[in-house]
Amino acid sequence: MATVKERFKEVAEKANADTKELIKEHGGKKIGEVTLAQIYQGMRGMTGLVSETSLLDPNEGIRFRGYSIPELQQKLPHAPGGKEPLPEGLFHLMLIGELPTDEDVTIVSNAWARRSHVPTHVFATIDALPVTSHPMTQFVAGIMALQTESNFAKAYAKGINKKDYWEYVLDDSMDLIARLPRIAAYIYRRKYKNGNHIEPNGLLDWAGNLAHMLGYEDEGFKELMRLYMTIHADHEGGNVSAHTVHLVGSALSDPYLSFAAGMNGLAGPLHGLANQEVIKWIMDMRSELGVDLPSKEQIDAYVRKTLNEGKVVPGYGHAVLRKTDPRFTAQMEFAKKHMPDDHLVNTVWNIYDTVPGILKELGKVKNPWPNVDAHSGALLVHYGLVEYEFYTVLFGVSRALGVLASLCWDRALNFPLERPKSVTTDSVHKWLNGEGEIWGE
Ligand code: NMX
Ligand code: MLT
Repeated sequence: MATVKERFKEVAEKANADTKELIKEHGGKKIGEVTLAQIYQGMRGMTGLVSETSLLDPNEGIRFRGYSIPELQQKLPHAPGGKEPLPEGLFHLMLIGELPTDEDVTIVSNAWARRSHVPTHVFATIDALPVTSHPMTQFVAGIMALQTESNFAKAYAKGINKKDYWEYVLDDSMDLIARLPRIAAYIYRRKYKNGNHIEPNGLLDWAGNLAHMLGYEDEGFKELMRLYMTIHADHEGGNVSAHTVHLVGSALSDPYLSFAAGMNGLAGPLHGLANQEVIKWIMDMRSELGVDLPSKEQIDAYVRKTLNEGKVVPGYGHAVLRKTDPRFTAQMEFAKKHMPDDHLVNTVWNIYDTVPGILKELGKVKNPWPNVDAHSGALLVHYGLVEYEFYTVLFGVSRALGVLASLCWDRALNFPLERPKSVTTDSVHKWLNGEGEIWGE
């Protein structure tokens, strides 16, 4: 049976030749126009990147190599007795571009188990931070400490042919993904469980082992982790974390440096940190009202208060999506099956019935519907993982699958240094007055 590297080499070589041909034949075709507003307003709707692993449709949501989340739940291999997809299978799909067999998934799972050793200096680095540090700060510090292990950085220092970059990037990506659950669990147990760490169980799948090391043995929680790690893995290339990894990687910074950079972006409240913000916001609402199942009227009033204070409603809105995020729906379906009467989950559903109407009233919010972060925390709280500052770390562990598979493709397709042009407002004014080009000459 071929290794992951052998399979990737085969598909990447063909894709590389096809892409060169595509650029040669059609490179001059225009795919859009850029307006002045777009360069001032976050480049919304401006196509500027290639990312092979997934594609986001504003109305249908994410598809990983063409497969929707319900299709993945059906078609990807499951753990014995489980119903949720194994993230190993999604990684194979994103990297190789084909649905995996059970054997393919076992190969990835075994490779990650073999590569999962975390050197002691990584734990020492995390321990050097105050225990009060935010879990994302500890996570990034841990990833940076692990950079000593980069095969790409070592090979580059010795001198390698650019045709071989992908091989070292794939090696580093596999190692890093394999090690992240241990680092995440270490941070969790250090910060919240008095440093009582739990050894990995090499017989478990990657997400099941993460649940185990966090200290949650409930089979429902393991299934949640498999679903969670699958749905958070990728959201095409333009989101802040994926784009950052791609950008930093384009400087040939190794996968550890690139991924750490992306995680700093994920730690922002408008991106991945929104999952902690949602639960914090709901908890604040409940304690302010003194009830654990607020009515829709009470939610309505609290949402308006949040907006009047000039704050966003966390978990709602999206830069690309224009309908309810299918990742929200997948979590809602999971909750209906496993915890239909949970009060926090029911509050999330009541918020879903209330918020979109209010956001529509504002007249400026392009997408009033919930995103992935509106639901995830309530599921974690149900199983006892109540420490919401930790939630973005779980998002980050999952995001590694997509952004690192993408980074392998970036190097396999020889994508160059990313360096768009910027302008100044002064140069814009001169251009508008007919005094020169927009770039100021
Ligand atoms: N609550 C209140 N106002 C909002 C919201 C919201 N949830 N979403 C958008 N708006 C406002 C936005 O702040 C902007 O206001 P202004 O013109 O005064 O600056 C206006 O509506 C237009 O914004 P949009 O074009 O609809 O959204 P944009 O693409 O700029 O931003 C988000 C997308 C996701 C940053 C934004 O919807 C938001 O801040 N949502 C809340 C935070 C969140 O849930 N983030 C998680 C995203 C998913 N993830 O995991 O990364
Ligand atoms: C993501 O998963 O990255 C978020 O939904 C944000 C985005 O796609 O921009």
